[in-house]
Amino acid sequence: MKYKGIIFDLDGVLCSTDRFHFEAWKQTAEEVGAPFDETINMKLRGVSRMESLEIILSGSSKTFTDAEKERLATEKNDRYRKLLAQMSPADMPAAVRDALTALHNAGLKLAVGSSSKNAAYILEQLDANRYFDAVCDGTMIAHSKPDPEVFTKAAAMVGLAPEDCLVVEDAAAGLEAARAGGMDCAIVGTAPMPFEPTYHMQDVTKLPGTIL
Ligand code: B16
Ligand code: MG
Repeated sequence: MKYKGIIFDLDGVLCSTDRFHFEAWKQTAEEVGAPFDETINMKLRGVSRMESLEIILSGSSKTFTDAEKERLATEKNDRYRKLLAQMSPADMPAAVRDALTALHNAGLKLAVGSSSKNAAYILEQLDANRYFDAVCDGTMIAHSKPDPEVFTKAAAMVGLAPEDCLVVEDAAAGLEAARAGGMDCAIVGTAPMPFEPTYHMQDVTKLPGTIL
């Protein structure tokens, strides 16, 4: 087999929390008088909370102190967590669970590599922890995607060299992070990419058929 492990991004790959981020950030943008639409939201994918806030604030004519930025980020996260509370195991389709089980049964190590500080809560809401040998998230890293830290750390957590791992991502920042970490990358979805990934597929259910 070409790979020994697979590192999955969370938001946009294993679940669709993008719409919750969108709703929560939209209110922030309205409050600071900045434009916000799907194109801007796409730039926030895989990027940390504070860096996402900076991208939104760059569209505002006002300036903000560090304390104001902290408040805006906290309020966004409170709104986001209220939306996450609605999630349940039904938000991870059976076909996705079947794909994870097939990959695990093929002997691959499976890990999560997410920029989110809410990853543990999301995995708990989905009842999805049991599919993974390791979870590396935004609480464990100093630099978020496109820096490769979250992926190289996830590889180390499952005892594998980066070149033995495939990253599965939905975002340009994640594709860049995988390349910077020396890993192949499968992109799911339709977001525009800065360069061609190793594989491109509709969603993770296509992964076993592509690499096994
Ligand atoms: P939080 P991923 C990323 O998760 C999201 O794509 C991105 O939109 C978000 O800003 C980032 O997590 C931080 O999330 O505010 O929950 O810490 O795609 O890397 O799983
Ligand atoms: Mg993502």
